[in-house]
Amino acid sequence: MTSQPDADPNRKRKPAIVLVLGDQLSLGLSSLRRADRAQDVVLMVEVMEEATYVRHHKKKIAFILSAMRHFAKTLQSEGWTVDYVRLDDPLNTGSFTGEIGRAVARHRADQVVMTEPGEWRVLDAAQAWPTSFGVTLDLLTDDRFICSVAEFRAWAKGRKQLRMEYFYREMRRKTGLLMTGDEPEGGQWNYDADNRKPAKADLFMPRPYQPDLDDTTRDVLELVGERFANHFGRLEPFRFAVTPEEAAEVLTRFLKVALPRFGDYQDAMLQGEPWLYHAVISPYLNVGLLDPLTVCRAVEDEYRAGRVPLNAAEGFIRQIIGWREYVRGIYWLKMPGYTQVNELGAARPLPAFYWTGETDMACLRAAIGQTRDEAYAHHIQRLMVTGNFAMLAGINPAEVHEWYLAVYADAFEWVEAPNTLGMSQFADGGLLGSKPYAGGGNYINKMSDYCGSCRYDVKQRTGRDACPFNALYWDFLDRNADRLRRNPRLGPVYATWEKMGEVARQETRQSARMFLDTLVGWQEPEKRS
Ligand code: FAD
Ligand code: DLZ
Ligand code: SF4
Repeated sequence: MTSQPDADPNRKRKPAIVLVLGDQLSLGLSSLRRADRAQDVVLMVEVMEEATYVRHHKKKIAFILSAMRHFAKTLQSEGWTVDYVRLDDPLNTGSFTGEIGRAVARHRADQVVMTEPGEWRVLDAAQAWPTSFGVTLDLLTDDRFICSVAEFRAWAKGRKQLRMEYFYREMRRKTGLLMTGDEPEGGQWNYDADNRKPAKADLFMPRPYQPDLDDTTRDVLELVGERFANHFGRLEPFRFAVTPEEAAEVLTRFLKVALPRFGDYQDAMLQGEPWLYHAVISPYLNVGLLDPLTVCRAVEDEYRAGRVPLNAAEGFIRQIIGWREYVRGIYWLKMPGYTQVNELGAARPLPAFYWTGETDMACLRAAIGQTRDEAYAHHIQRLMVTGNFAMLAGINPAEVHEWYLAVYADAFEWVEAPNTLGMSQFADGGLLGSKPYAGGGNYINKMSDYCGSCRYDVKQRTGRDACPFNALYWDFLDRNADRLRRNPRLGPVYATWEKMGEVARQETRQSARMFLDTLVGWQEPEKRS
C-alpha cells in the first residue's frame, strides 16, 4: 500500500490532492516530498468527526486546530497552494471522507496523495476513496518513524515473544545513538535500575512553558470554547506550543533545566507538580512539530558534552526509540482487533470519578485533576495510578481505552492503545509486557507524597479506612489466578497470598467487594434520574 516519494516536477497532469492530517504537521512529510508545489493542492480540513469520535479534551482540540492553522500558513509562505477548510465553514461535511469528496470535485483531481495515517480507523476510511470518488490513492510511508511498519513486522516474525528491550537494542544499533562502536555506551544497554528515586517536595522544579498566544490561537480557543463546551477538561490556561519554533523552545528548556534529573526522578509523583522533570513534548512529537531522531541526537549531545548523566540520556532515548517505536509496531501488527482485546474478561463500567475527579483517593484525585486541567499526566501517573486502579478494579478495557484516547493532548490510537490495553491493563494477555503492572498502595506511597493527605490509610489492607489499592491488589491476583499464577514473575506474590491464610484472604476479598460496590459508572447528565 505504501511507496516512497519520487517527485517529477515536469509532469503535466491534473492536480493531485495532498491530504495533510492534523498529526502530519512536518515540512519534510513524505506526501509533501512526493507532491509538486507548482501543480498540486494541499488539503487540510478541520472536521467534527475527528473531535468527537471520542470526545477529546478541549485543550487537545485547541492544540491541534491551532497547530494546523499555523502549519497551513507556513506551507503557503513556502509556495504551496493550500485549500484549508475551517470547522465553521457552512459547507463543511464534518468528515475526512466528505471533505475529500468535495475537494476532488472542486479541483477536478484524479489523485489523492497522503502519508499513511496514524490510526487504522482513518486508513480504513481512506481505502474506500478510490471507489467512491474515482481517484487513485497514493499512500506513502510515514518515515518520521525510525522503524517502518514493514520493518517491525519483519523483526516480529517468527519470534515466540516480543519484548521491547530486544527491539530497543536493534534501534540503538540502527541509529548509532549512545553506541561506542558495536557496544552500548558505558557497557550496559539499560540504566533503569538507577531511575527509581522518589521526589522530595523541596527539590527545585522546572516551571511549565507558557507561550505568548497569538490571534490564531485566540480565535481557536474561542471556537473550541463555543463548540465543545460539553467536552472534558479546562481550556485555559493554554500552555501548548503550536509551531515548530515554539516546540523547539520547549525542548531546549527541557535539555538545560530538567534532563539532568530526568532519569533519577522519572517515576516520582508530587502533589501540585504535574510535570516534574519530564519533557512534556509528546504532543509535539506525535503531531510532527518535533522530530524524534533530532530530539534524541540533541539529548545525546548533552550527554557527550558532560552536561547530563548517562542514566538520564539513556532512559530518555529509550522512551523514544524504544517504547514509542515499539508500541507503534505492535499497533500495526495487531490491528484491526487490538482495540477489542479483553483477555482478563474485565466488565465493570469506568467509575464516574474518572470524568469528575471527585474521589477521596488522593492519588487518583491528583492524577485526574491535572489531566482535566492540563490534558497531561506523566507516565507513572497514567500507569500506576489511573491505569493500575482500573485494572485492579476490573474495569472494561474498552472504556479505559476510550478515556485515555480522549483526555490526553498526546493521545493518538497508535500510541495510546498499546500503552493502555497492553502495558497498563494487561488486556492483550501479555503480548506487550511480560507481567501486569499491578501495585498496591505501598508502591504509590514510596514514589509520591499523595498518601500523607489521603483520607485512607496506606498501611491497612482491610476495613473502611484501608487504602483501596491494597485489598484490590490481592483481589485482582486472586480473581485472575487461573491466568496469572503460572507467570514466573508472579510466583513469589502468589506464595505470599497463600501464606496469608484463609481468614485473611476472605477478609481481603470482602473488603475489595465492599469497595467495588461503591463505584458508580458515569451517566450523561441527561440520562441521570
Ligand atoms: P517523558 O517522560 O519526558 O518521555 C519522553 C518521551 O518519550 C515522550 O514525550 C514520549 O514521546 C516518549 N515515551 C515515553 N514513554 C512512552 C511510551 N510508553 N510509549 C510511547 N512513547 C513514550 N504517550 C503518548 O504519546 N500518547 C498516548 O496517548 C499515551 N497514552 C498512554 C497511556 C497509558 C495508560 C500509559 C501508561 C502511557 C501512555 N503514553 C502515551 C506514554 C507516556 O505516558 C507519555 O508518552 C508521556 O507521559 C508523555 O509525557 P512527556 O513528553 O513528558 O514524556
Ligand atoms: C485529533 C484531531 C482533531 C481533534 N481534529 C482534527 C481535524 O480537525 N483535522 C485533522 O486533520 N485532524 C484532526 N485530528 C487528528 C486526527 O484525528 C489524526 O490525524 C487521525 O487520527 C490520523 O491519525
Ligand atoms: Fe492512593 Fe491509597 Fe495513598 Fe490514598 S492511601 S493516596 S488511595 S495509594
